[in-house]
Amino acid sequence: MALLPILEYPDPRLKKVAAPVTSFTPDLVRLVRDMAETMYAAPGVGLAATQVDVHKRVIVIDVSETKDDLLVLVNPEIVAAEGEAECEEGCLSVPGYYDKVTRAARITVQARNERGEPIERTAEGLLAVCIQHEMDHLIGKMFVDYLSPLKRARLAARQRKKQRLAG
Ligand code: K1U
Ligand code: ZN
Repeated sequence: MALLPILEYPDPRLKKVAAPVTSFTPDLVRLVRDMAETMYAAPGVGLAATQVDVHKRVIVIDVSETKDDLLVLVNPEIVAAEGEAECEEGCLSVPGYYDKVTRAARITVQARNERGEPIERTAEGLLAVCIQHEMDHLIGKMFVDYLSPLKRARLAARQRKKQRLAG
């Protein structure tokens, strides 16, 4: 297993649109294992393949307290959404920044796991937020894209300064 480097905003590779997975191979199983290890080590509650510069529709999520309930979503599609809820979000690609975003309160997602088996989950609360946040990554969208242009400009300047100081 391997820890994968996580791209940081405003890296342009975070804007790429991921392609659907067309075959369920041992390489996909390895990618999912590496992504899960990277998410747990960060630590985070979700990770999209886009964030590790792999542009395939693959997500890992674990919102459990015990960190033993990994959800793998390959080619996820939201088939039902209802209500609205505001939640404070973070992102491993924007370390140290949290802000409120409004999303659907309850969703149903259909996907496959890394072995190609079909999955359907209805989710609320943090799981629903996390699924929507990770699915946005797969279309090159980040939670900061929901913020005002002023907040986003300040954040981009902060990130560029941080990257300059890091050398
Ligand atoms: O996509 C990501 O960068 C992962 C992100 C997921 C997420 C968190 C909260 C709301 C929406 C989406 C994170 O995991 S940020 C880190 C975080 O929130 C966290 C870290 C450790 C324990 C609990 C939460
Ligand atoms: Zn994120």
